[in-house]
Amino acid sequence: MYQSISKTLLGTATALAFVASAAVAEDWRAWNIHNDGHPNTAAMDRFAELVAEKTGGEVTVEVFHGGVLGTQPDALEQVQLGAIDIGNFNLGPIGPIVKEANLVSLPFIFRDVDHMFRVMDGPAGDQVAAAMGEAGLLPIGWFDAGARSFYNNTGPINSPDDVAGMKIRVMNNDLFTGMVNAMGGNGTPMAFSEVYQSLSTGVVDGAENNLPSFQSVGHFEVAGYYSMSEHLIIPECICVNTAKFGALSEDMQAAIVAAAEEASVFQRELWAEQTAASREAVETAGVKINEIADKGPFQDAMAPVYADYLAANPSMAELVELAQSTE
Ligand code: BDP
Repeated sequence: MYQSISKTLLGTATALAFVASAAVAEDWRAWNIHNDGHPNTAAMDRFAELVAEKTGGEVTVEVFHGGVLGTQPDALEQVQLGAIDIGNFNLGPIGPIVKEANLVSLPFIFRDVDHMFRVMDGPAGDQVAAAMGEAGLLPIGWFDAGARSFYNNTGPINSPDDVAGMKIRVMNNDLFTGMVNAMGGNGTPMAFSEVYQSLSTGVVDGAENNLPSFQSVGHFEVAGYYSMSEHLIIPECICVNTAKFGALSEDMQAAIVAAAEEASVFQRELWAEQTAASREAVETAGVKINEIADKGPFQDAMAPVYADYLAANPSMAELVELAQSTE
């Protein structure tokens, strides 16, 4: 799908190239929320190296780690405007901007990570990618972000009743607030950078994330119970400002897509290793991890979330069915 987007933009790109003269180098600023030690930081550094190499230095990428260029919702807006050029984004906070992207933020929509990638590599994923590109956030590579599970400081979560009464931090998206509220909890959107302190001071009782992120920002130090609910399997992208990408020559576009694909393969390898390593590290630090024998009650609790969502977004029904029926 994004092949056709880039082809459409190519006409404009070629016209601009004559005006701008071919020798002008492009220096891109990239947003990354993670710090050193997180797989996405290593993958974004690798991406920058690959871009320089494959474009012969015509395009360079400077990656700003640790969210120093702003919160994720702000950074997404900046990429849409072209004030930041590119970044590694989770599709969760993209849902409020691009309706189709919310497909992946429906709790339990995917059976596992492999199923998610099959959907994203198929026609449903093409529709999501096309809509993102039209909104100015063109995905050129997909990262693995595993599955998100709940963690808190009170005790293990085994059923939705254990979530009831808890204030749980979620990423910025009404679907996530609705998800926690449907279990009787209080879903609280908050910037990632504020979660550690909020957990340690009791502003929230818990949060939810994958194991590498739970470990890398130290949330395991202030939340001793991690319960494998795996309620959200949300991919991440390398997303570039669509117009900037479209203004490059076809060769440069191909070089950048190749760099993103190679960096994504690297990220997925690192991800698998880091998930196992993070699990071991947090358990060694004393975190109690529990498997959830029956996730059925969590899935059943999501019925009103789906019903409300589809009532408000009837045009998404087809895409939801397409994802669910993907083998
Ligand atoms: C991490 C994602 C990051 C999010 C963060 C969060 O990689 O993009 O900002 O979760 O919970 O897993 O905000």
